[in-house]
Amino acid sequence: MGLLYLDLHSQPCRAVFLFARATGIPFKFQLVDLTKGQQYSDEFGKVSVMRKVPVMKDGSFILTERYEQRIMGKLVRLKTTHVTVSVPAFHPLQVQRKVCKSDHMG
Ligand SMILES: N[C@@H](CCC(=O)N[C@@H](CS)C(=O)NCC(=O)O)C(=O)O
Repeated sequence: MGLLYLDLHSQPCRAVFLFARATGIPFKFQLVDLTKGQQYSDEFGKVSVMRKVPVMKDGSFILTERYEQRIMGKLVRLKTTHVTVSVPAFHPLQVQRKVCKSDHMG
């Protein structure tokens, strides 16, 4: 199950959170309270040198990209079997391919 580092005061975090909830993709929620400066903690620094949310962690794989769409794409790709609503409605195949390709390119 993916772990999402989020602060729901952040718009991109809400987008990722709502997307995962709406599609039924299971994930664990880890609050990074930006108002308390938790993004500057040593613990979060090990997850993201950028010290920004949202971040997705799946096993040893950590996605700290600048685009929350990539996190959504990765969630879909990793958890397709758990999706309860139509993923293509949110995430067309072409976009999935783009995400896969950009993942390989780093
Ligand atoms: N889509 C954003 C997501 C990253 C981002 O800017 N996150 C903000 C919250 S919306 C953040 O973590 N800010 C904490 C900080 O700058 O200390 C990006 O382009 O990088």
